[in-house]
Amino acid sequence: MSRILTVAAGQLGPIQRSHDRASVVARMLKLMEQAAANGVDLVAFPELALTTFFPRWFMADQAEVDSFFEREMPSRETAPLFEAARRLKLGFTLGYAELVEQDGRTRRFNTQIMVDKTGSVVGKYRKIHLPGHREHEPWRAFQHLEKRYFEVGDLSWPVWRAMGGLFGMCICNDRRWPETYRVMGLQGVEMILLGYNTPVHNPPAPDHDRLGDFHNHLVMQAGAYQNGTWVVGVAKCGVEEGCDMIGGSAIVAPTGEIVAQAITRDDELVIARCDLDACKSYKTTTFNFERHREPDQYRMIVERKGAIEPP
Ligand code: CDT
Repeated sequence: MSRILTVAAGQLGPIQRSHDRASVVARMLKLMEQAAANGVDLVAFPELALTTFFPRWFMADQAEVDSFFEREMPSRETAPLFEAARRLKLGFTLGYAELVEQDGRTRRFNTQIMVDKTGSVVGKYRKIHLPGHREHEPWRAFQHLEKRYFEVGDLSWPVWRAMGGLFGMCICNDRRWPETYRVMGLQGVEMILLGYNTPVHNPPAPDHDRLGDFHNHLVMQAGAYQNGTWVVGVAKCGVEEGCDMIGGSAIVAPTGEIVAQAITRDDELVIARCDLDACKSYKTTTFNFERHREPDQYRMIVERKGAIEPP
C-alpha cells in the first residue's frame, strides 16, 4: 500500500522591511508555479511569511506593530495565493501575523493556515511556544519580542483530515518541544508542516550559535521518528535587515531521515514524494502508543511547569 503525496518546502530568502506584501506574494507565486510543474500537491511556506521578522525590533507605537498584521485572510494582497491554489490544484500552508476581534477584544497571534487544492482553509494553528522576551532589552544585538507582540495560541495542536491524510501544524520554536509532536501524534498525525525564522545568533546563549543547523534538524528528526510522522520544516532565511537566519529547510520521513533538504538560503523549492503509509510501520510497532505508552507515569508533564530539583 502507498499513499503518495508530493510535498514541497517553499523556502524564502530574506524579506527586508522595504519589501511590500505584493512583492513577497509574487515570489511565493513563482514557487507555486514551479511546484505545480513538478507535480507537487502541497507547498509549505515559512512562519510570518508575508513580512520581515518584525519581533526583532522594539516598537512602542502599536499602530506600527499592527502594520505587520493581517486583519483578514485572504486579503486583497494574499488573494492571488488562494487563486493560484485553485488554478494549479495545489494546497499550501502560510504563516502570518493574525489580528482578530475575538471575545470582545483585539487579539494577536502568530498563525499558520493550511489551504487545500480548492483554495479553502482546512486548518488553522496559533503558535503556542512564544520565545524571547516581553520588554525592550537594549543589550541584545537584536530583539526577540514575540512574547510582547503575540498571545499564546488558544487552539492546542489540532489534526485535520485533508488530501487523503492526517495533517497538523506547529510554528518555529514549537518544533523544539516534544509535547508539540506528541499532542499531534496522539491524534494519529501523518504529516506536520512547520515554518520557522531562526536567527543564527541567540543573544542570551551565544555558545549555541554554532549549533543552530544541527539543533534544527535534531528536533525535527526526533519528532518525526518518535511519532511515526512526516515533518516538513520551512525556513525564512538569509540576512534579513542585518540579522543572519539559518536555512536548512527539510522534509523528514517517519524513519527520522531527511529525504530532501535546501542547499541555499534563498527562495528555493525542496520537493519529496512522501508515502503517508510509511507512518504505519512506526505507529504499529515501536511507537504503538495504545500498547506501549504509560500515561499514568507521565502526570508530571502536565502538572508541573518548571523543573523542581529534589531536596
Ligand atoms: N521564530 C522563532 O520562534 N525563533 C526561535 C528563535 C530562538 S529565540 C531564543 C526558534 O526557536 O527558532
